[in-house]
Amino acid sequence: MSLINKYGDVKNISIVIPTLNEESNIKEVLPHIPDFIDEIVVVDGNSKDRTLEEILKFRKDAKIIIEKPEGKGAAMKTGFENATGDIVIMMDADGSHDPREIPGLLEPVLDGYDVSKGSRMLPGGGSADITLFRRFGNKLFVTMVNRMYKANYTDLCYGYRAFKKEALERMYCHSKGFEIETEQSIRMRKAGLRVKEVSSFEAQRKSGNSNLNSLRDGLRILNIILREYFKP
Ligand SMILES: Nc1nc2c(ncn2[C@@H]2O[C@H](COP(=O)(O)OP(=O)(O)O)[C@@H](O)[C@H]2O)c(=O)[nH]1
Ligand SMILES: [Mg+2]
Repeated sequence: MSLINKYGDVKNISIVIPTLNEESNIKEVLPHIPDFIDEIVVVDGNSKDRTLEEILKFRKDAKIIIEKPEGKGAAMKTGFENATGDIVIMMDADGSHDPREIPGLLEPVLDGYDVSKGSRMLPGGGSADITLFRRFGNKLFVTMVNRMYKANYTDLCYGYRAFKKEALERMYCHSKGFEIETEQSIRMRKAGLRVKEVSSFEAQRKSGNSNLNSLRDGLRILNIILREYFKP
């Protein structure tokens, strides 16, 4: 089942979900994906647990791609290349992104925006998952990106987003790790895309631990902010 926007155009919607050992969390996500989603693309980093069995339990039609665990960014790139929808949503598999927010996330893109970007910092949004250190880093980096790239973001390192397929193609992101959201945010600005932020609540990862290392990944984020600035 697809969606029809206010101009009467039929839109096919894909969701791309990166997974790395998320067997206990899949049940928090997949059963709640709305029926109007046409395609679910899972990019799995060769999980050592029963992630894939869990996925197939809930969605036999999921398109599953298995690759080396080279990072979330690398997984997203593969997922975007394999998603066929007119609109592509990215969301995590650990239960921190609520599938019930999907209609609200899609709305700006159905209305004509190129990108809809979940923000934990807008009224109505929030996070039960972000540590104090990560909150500080995110604040610092969002301020840098806003100043350096003349943007107006309230959040940066948050990967609950929806894109027009053509918008994704115009961004050409190559990040391998958790700097992917920052690279996207910079590139959507550089490409002059129409971006709308919508409030989102990030729940705690339901089970297991984050794969993110604040220091290592913080440095990768800083690196991409500076590198993109000096690149034409
Ligand atoms: N395929 C794949 N998925 C990954 C990799 N690293 C993280 N993920 C997934 O990316 C999402 C976000 O990762 P997470 O560890 O929760 O990071 P955090 O939300 O920033 O703390 C989750 O769905 C992970 O399973 C990877 O190397 N490969
Ligand atoms: Mg997480």
